Amino acid sequence: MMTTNQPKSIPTDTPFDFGEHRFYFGKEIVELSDSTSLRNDFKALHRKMNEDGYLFIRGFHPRQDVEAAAHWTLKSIAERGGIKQDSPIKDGIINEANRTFSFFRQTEVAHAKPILDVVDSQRTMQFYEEFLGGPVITFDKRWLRCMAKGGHNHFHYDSVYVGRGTQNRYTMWSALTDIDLENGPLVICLGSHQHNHLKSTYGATDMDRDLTDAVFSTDPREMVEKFGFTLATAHFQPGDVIIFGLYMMHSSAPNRSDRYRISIDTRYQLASDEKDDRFFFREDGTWLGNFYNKDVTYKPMSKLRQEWGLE
Ligand SMILES: O=C(O)CCC(=O)C(=O)O
Ligand SMILES: [Fe+2]
Repeated sequence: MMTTNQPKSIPTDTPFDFGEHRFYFGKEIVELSDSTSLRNDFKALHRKMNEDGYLFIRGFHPRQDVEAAAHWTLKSIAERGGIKQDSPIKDGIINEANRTFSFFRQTEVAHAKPILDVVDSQRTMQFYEEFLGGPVITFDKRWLRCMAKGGHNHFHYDSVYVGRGTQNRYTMWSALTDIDLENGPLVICLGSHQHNHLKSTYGATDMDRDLTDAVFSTDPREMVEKFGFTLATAHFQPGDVIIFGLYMMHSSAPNRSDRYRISIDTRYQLASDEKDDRFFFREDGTWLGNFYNKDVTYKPMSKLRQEWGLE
């Protein structure tokens, strides 16, 4: 099922179903630009990051490690009754309950050795040390996402959720399973890292400080037509990653298959830079996280967008 061959490039006019919307490759959506060959050329990686706002690196994590992480996660799902009866756990087939599992605070799953062997590996940390130019840290919170059928995300900048402290922070989204176009791939909006108006309004909000809705849009069509972005995605294989900064608009399409779509997103920055304290362990062994204000209402995005002239 899992091949080590690189997927063929996606032909022009290939349809991409994003919820109820359909986009065609070549115009409204394109394949991510592949920086795999630059893996050890940090000068070139910086140039690429500055220009494109992201790096797409295939096989960033060793295949064996990623398979172990995926299998560990699927076993955890199986123990919680998510895998179809009499089907091999490693196939990751979703059962009738169709439950999405977000292992965020379940550190017994998300911080287990097979997971940290991928996202905290010496290889990974060394990459960021070289990329950032000094000792690095990663958030204690890791976002291990296991999406059932229909599971997906909405368009956002990470700045709104994880943007306190230094702005020199990177998200790495790692595919742990094979994620083709119908399995809910990550989708980014090309050029959104250079949209100054969006960055200085929506991008400057801190959802927990400002009590503002964090999702910018649930509608991929408007990202294309109203904001003029070209979407970009790929057929991801286990171990492929996208790395981007705090101001890159992204979402994921709904998983249309009956197989769990598993990814993990993690954050890296210089150890000497200011942290976002919400995502590091406190004395009680938990982190604060987002949405820590209780009994509050968040200002609706529709209202905010009116104020920003982004409606
Ligand atoms: O995997 C997803 O659907 C969302 C990932 C995400 O928002 C991120 O990596 O920052
Ligand atoms: Fe995100």
